[in-house]
Amino acid sequence: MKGRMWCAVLAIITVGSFVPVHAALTTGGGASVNPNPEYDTYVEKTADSPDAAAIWEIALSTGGQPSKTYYVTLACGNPSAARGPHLVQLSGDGSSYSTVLNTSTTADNYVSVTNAAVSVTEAYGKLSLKLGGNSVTNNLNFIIITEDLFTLPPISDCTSFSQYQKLDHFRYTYWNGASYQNLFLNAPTRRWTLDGEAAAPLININSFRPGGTTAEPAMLWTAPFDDTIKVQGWTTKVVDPPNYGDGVYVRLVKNGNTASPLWEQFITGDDTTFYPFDVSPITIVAGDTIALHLHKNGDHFFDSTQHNIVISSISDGNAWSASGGFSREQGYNNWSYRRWNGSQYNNLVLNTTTRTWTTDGSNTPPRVNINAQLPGDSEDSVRTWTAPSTGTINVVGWATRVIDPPPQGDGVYVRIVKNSNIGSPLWERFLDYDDYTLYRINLNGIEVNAGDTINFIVNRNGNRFYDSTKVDAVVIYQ
Ligand SMILES: [Ca+2]
Ligand SMILES: [Ca+2]
Repeated sequence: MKGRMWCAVLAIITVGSFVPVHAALTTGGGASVNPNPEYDTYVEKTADSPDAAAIWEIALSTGGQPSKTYYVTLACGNPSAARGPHLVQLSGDGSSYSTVLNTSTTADNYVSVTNAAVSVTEAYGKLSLKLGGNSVTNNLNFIIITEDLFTLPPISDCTSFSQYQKLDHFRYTYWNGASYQNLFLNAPTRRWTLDGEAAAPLININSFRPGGTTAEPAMLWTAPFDDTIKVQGWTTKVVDPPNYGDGVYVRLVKNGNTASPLWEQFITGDDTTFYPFDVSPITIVAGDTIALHLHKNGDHFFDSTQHNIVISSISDGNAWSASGGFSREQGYNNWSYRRWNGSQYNNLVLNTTTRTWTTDGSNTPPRVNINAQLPGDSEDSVRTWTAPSTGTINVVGWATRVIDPPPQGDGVYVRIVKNSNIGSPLWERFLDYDDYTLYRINLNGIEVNAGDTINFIVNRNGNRFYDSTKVDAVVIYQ
């Protein structure tokens, strides 16, 4: 983000510098309904008699100029109930208010305003927000105020994988031919399944499997606000000879329009090709959906398919996804696959059969797969992103041990290291042998020069047994 940004959940902001003028407000509520705290928390303005709007004010500088433009992004809705119409008005001079929202929502649905421009005058020195006053209950979830246009951060379905529905705006669903229905988490295996047990269709960290019915597993993303986006990624079928089946269709679908997908690929049962997709520009408004569907074709046998999606704002430029950029070429997509021997990095060699990078091209660890790494007996497993230009980057992702019960071994260290600075990692976490937590990675403001490397490293701790660890991330310039 360029320039200054103010961003907060309103329940917090009301005790900060954004001052509520109206007293009759309730805050919070809906906790654990929507795991995204930006949406799960809200302030509520109920109708008074006579009804008047709630007002917030925040002091903002014009830098000595007669006026200055700020941009306001916000969302309204209630995770548990239908509300509204939510009436939001903004002013930068305290007298003229412009209506930026006047829309109703159903339970756990949200409407948003993106980059509403407000000219703040030097004389007023404040931005004011009015909520309600329209004789109905209004909710406000969050406000983001920026000096520059606010854009959507890159979101990858792999790096966003979680044990919560709707975290990072993704849901794990199936398409029944008419609508999306939620899958349910099987916590021990971290798979989303039809019944919370083992029934397909199911969605794993980066693979889908259809069931015997026509229900299609679908990774569903709901736009948090209006924007123009690009959707990038790939799909590839899991092939485990001699079992092939009759193939699958992979479709990228907007707003449930399966008849006219944004992108479609048929993959025959024995096809091991990586199929990339890059669809843009896609104009979205808050509430629009983008989903990746897996259709079983004739039957569902041997139909497991891996995939990756990165959704980002057009204005963000490139987003480099570790799993999304995985390839069979060193350096392709700015990613390479290496080992660290305690003093230097050396390249791994591709095993073309297993599509795994290994020490010698056979199976000797250290190894790096699409999103899993196994350290060696004496060397670390390393996935490397190389900066194409000088700038400041953010790294968002997660690390978690591969579930392989019963828990055994002595754990691993996961480190994110710039160049060879092993001693002072940007991020470090010890994952013990029985720790299956999915640790979120969120690094901001890392300065890089062209050619600098960001290295995702898995270290064996004492020994390498049972040390397979998944690490995934998206890198983007600010
Ligand atoms: Ca099939
Ligand atoms: Ca170990």
